[in-house]
Amino acid sequence: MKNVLGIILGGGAGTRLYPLTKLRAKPAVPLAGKYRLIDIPVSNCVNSEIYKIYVLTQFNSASLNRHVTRAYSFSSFSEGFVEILAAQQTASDRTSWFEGTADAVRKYLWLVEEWDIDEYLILSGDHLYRMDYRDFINYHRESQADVTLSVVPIDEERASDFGLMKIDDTGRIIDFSEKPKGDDLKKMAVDTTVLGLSPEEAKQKPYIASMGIYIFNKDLMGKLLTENPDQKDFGKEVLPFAATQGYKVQAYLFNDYWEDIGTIKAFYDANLALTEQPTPPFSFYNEIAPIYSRSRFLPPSKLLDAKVTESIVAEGCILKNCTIHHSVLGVRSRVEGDCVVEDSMLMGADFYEPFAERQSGIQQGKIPVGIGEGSTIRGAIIDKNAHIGRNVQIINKDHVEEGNNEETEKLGFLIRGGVVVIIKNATIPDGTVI
Ligand code: ADQ
Ligand code: ADP
Repeated sequence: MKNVLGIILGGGAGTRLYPLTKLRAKPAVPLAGKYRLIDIPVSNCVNSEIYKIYVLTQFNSASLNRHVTRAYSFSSFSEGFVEILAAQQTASDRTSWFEGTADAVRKYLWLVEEWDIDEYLILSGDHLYRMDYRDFINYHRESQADVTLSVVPIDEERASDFGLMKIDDTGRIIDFSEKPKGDDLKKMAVDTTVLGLSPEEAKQKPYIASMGIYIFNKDLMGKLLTENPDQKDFGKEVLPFAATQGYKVQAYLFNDYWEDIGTIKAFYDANLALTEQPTPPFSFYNEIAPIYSRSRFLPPSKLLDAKVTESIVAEGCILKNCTIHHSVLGVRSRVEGDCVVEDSMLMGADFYEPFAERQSGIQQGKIPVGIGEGSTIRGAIIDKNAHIGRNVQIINKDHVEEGNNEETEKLGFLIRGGVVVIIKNATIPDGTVI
């Protein structure tokens, strides 16, 4: 695996996960109480013995830098590194933003090409899955492919969100279409028993979807990106082009849990799914292939008179006499008395307010960090350092699917996909009902 360079596409404009990306780069978005999105692909790389990793991101945020430099420092005897390459750091004769996934790699080709390696492993920064990339790379090498895509079978309902393909009986991709709709979608239906699915499964999942995870032979990547400067995206342009130009583009079946968590709703669902009993679709309790993160040295969580069911509680929380059900509570979460938190993700806080500061703030009428007494939170994401007042109800009372975001953003929240998102550092006054 020494001859593989990992390149993680860390995010474009970040609109789909907004407002979680309002104050941070997408790879730094907190996940599962104590991790960040970037921990998933980086841990998969480390567990697959891939130690040379670049993260391409549209902009660099303090929290992303801090997290990556503190979490992933390899021994000085190894070649390993995780380095963030931000769009605005490229030389001034190039346009300053990445114009798509392939364009992001193209703008840093001068750097990645310096490595004496055989393949690039291109990964996305917003997926939840555990994968041993060694199997994927060995398959690529054994089939002597030029490019290999990792794929999953998918149902009709979700198919048009993905790049879809047709393959021959050797697994070679003969047709590729990025997010087709209507008749174009129907045309991409295939008999997925060729992937080893049973006839019933194949009926339910008649499409082969790209996971947005690719292995490119080094020389071919350089050639494709320099010869076709107008091709900005792998899915939209580079892959369909490569498949029709006679290159050997191969499909590799990944038969396990994999979820694109790049939208608020998918992100929310995937986080809450972690509380499922007895076997959540994704487990952080895997000692063979753990998910790494940065260590924080936080104290254990303190529960005073809290009733907590089907939930995940990270380190350093303080929960008073409250009821928590089917929720994920992030580091340093603080929930006061008589609160009810259900079906929600609390990201917690970046710091503790010292007791004296908290008390004097309250006397001056300021709302402290955490969930104030008597509040109810249901079906929401509360981003870090939120100051939620007393007797607040965040319940999406009008069952809004997509809110009038420009208006509510000033008040500290947005509603997307039916999920209320309280923005990082926001203050929600006492008695507010959302
Ligand atoms: P999408 O996920 O819709 O489809 P895209 O928006 O291009 O594709 O994002 C792919 C990854 O690259 C994401 O992690 C994203 O954050 C990142 N990214 C996007 N623009 C970027 C930029 N300018 N700079 C850096 N990173 C950027 C893709 C494929 C489909 C496939 C799905 C599977 O195109 O074929 O089915 O992934 O989720
Ligand atoms: P984590 O990885 O624990 O989520 P980060 O490292 O992203 O957290 O953020 C913690 C940051 O918050 C630290 O850099 C710390 O300096 C900062 N911080 C600590 N106390 C305060 C405070 N009172 N106000 C604002 N920021 C603080």
